[in-house]
Amino acid sequence: MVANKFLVAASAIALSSVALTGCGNSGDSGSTESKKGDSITMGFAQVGAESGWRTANTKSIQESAKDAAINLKFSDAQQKQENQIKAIRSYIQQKVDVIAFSPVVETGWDTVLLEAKRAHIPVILTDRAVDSKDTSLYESFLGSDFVAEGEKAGQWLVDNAADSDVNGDGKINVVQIEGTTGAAPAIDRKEGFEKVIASDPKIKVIASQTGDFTRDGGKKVMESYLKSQKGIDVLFAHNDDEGLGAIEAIEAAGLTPGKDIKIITIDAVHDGMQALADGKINYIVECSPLLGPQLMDLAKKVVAGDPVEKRIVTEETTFTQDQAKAALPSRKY
Ligand code: GYE
Repeated sequence: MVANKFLVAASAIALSSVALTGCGNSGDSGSTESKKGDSITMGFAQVGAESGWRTANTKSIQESAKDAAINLKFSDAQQKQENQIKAIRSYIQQKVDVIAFSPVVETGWDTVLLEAKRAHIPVILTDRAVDSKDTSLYESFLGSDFVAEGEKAGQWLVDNAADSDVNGDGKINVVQIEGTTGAAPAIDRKEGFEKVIASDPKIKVIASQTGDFTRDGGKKVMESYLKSQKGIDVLFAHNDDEGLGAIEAIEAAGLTPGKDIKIITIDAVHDGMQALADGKINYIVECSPLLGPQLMDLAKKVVAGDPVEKRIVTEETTFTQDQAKAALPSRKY
């Protein structure tokens, strides 16, 4: 009994001193954003809202922050690096506990990342990588292996070369619609795809331009390919949205997507999977946008000072038309 009473009294003292410390902290910083108890504040600088993938990614991050009781400050950079840099600087000023972001392009981050490091705010890269020699500027990079995605797309074409010679002239003419210029997934998917198709001399990329990962971009680039390129057999689009935009252009030109032009895309978001099941796309390489739960776990570890893996690769699959039909009813995005 006596011992119990003592414990109760001791914890009451401990509690009141925690409460006092809490008040002192918010008073010192003069900020209404200061930490309460153990709650973590994350500043997240998103790329934009360019694609179905991005929408699903944003939803995953917002929902999992809520589930993990992480206070999320979220910004949308509208695919502009300068906006992302501004957002990161403002998170540094607000003294958030951790910064996470998906770099729109690979280069040009060292200065702002150094500012975060000097302010002792850990940074987690998610989805896209930075091209920096100084890997101490971030704690971890969580995301897909984009080179492997491009290789899988290329492998399908190599394996289905006979069927993909739509024009029947012994050559397989591929047009490529690239993602955002300078973005890790655009650079890496192109590299992986072109490396694998090089094993078959019949397969050639005859044109390659950016569609900026958007539907509108994909449509415009495809319209210009249909006017300027002869004998297109295959389209490789770096994401579903570009492929979906291109399908509109192909149909408007009186051609049948998936038959007159074979189409390979990456992402496997709902609208892409529907087009695959409908026979308008021939193959999709999955790229998972559901990075939120893993990101929140990482953030908690990083803030607690626990060791984390420098590189965490997302697990992904691929879909044929039949597989898309089977998978569609249970897809989450
Ligand atoms: O494939 C595309 C999005 O960075 C993996 O960005 C992401 C890519 C994704 O706009 O749809």
